Amino acid sequence: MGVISETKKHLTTGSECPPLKPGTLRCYSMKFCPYAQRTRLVLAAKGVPHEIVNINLKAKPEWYLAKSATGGKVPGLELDDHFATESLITCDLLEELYPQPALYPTDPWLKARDRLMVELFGSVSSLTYQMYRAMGDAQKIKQISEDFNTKLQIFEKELVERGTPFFFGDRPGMLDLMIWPWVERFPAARKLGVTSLPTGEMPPPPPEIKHFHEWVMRMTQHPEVKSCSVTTEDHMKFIKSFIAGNPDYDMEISSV
Ligand SMILES: N[C@@H](CCC(=O)N[C@@H](CS)C(=O)NCC(=O)O)C(=O)O
Repeated sequence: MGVISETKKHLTTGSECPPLKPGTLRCYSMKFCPYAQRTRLVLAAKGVPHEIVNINLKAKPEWYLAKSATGGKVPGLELDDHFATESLITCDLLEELYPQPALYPTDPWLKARDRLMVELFGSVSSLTYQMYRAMGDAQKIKQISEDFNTKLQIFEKELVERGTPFFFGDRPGMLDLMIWPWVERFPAARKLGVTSLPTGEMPPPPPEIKHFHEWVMRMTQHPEVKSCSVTTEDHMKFIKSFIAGNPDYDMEISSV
């Protein structure tokens, strides 16, 4: 969906920067990075033609470090002599550059509400990292599972109040897309021991997050979301290599 080309390998120190074609948008990414996934989801939702250049984050190319003001983090977006980084900034930039289809509500108050919800989701995404570190510690995992449920109830309540299939309405909007990458990793988290998480799979999660669970199922089936997804097995494999301190960026991945 709009992807013109993608580097098969993650480019490393000593590599050459692939020549930029005038007028072609480029997204710097890492195949398993949830932040870069945000930008790729917005590109997919808008159907913007773009190329993807994958970056090895353990051995970053010198030329990528030179472009970036954030130590060579992904995502990065480049067009001609412009470069932007930080997931939320790149996604808002795409919304301004390519207004259709719109991903924010037109009412400024509702847009502010969406932004607040993205901000609040930060406490859910940080739990996923705590969980990876707690792997094998049953007591800690239990505590983290309870924290997940408490925090997800804010999103459950929001969906109930909005009464729409997605936070945005009939299709995913910015809020849906900004929180999705971490939710996509819930099944991996579940396999790692956090059994209460809604994953769209059986057994269903506790009734307190029923609507959120249904939203997960809708998102999982959505074509734009699918086009940027990685399977649970591949997430698990990558998470294990990441925790072991040896992230396997170039591992073979299967299609969703
Ligand atoms: N706040 C940044 C976080 C991006 C980020 O941490 N990306 C990770 C990959 S998932 C990265 O580039 N890590 C390499 C590094 O920190 O040097 C954003 O929202 O874009």
